[in-house]
Amino acid sequence: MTWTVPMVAHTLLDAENRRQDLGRFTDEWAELDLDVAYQIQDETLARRIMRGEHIIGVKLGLTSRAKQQRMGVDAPLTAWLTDAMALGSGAPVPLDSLIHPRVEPEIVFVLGRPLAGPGVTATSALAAVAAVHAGIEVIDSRYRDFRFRLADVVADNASSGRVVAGSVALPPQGLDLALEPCVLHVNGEVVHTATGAAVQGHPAEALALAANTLAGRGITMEEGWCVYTGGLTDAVPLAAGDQIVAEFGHLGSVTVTGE
Ligand code: OOG
Ligand code: MG
Repeated sequence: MTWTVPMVAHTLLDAENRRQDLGRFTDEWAELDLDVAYQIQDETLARRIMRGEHIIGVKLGLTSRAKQQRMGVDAPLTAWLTDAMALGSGAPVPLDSLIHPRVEPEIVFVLGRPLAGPGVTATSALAAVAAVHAGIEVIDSRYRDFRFRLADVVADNASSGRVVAGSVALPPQGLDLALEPCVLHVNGEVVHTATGAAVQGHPAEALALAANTLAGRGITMEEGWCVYTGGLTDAVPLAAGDQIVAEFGHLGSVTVTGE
């Protein structure tokens, strides 16, 4: 089968809407490289915008060793977040609109001014941050059993599902985000622990990476955008009745429940 950018974009969004998982496109389409994959990702964004969604920010994926090792992909990536993906803190996750959701704890930045590469460092990136939040991402790959190569997952908007930011908002000054601890609880049991250093050595390194790589596609991150810097730990499955809490040291905690 010969695929095109619009065909793959349509197929991915259709799979999302119908909650049907897919095989990997890289098995069928040899030309699907990283450039084409980001074109597909941008095409899915254009279609989301056409149906009334708007950009609220970006997410990084596969920024920690824990995530890279589990998913078998060894490079970070960026993807889009829209308002349709945002859940209120404490709101139940609508399992009947997702395929096979998994939950991961993340550190979230909200930008106080635009941020554009190239040449952004962790220090200059952090200077653009207005607030830091605890966060949870509910990922949901459109690929069967989360089996994908880098180009597949980039095309699939990095398994985007839902995002939740905690209500505590702290200025970055005075926080040591490399040392910020995170404990992930599932139904009262601790399942994973990490510190902010799990993500690229420091979450601000991930923010700089996003600014610099997006600049390669002519994209500036805007004031007010949120940036999810990537799962600090491996993700855990979310089933009906589950309560998952990401508890941080200074950033408070975020809870999601499967419903
Ligand atoms: C890809 C998305 C990864 C993260 O934070 O690392 C991601 C996946 O694991 O399905 O969102
Ligand atoms: Mg994530």
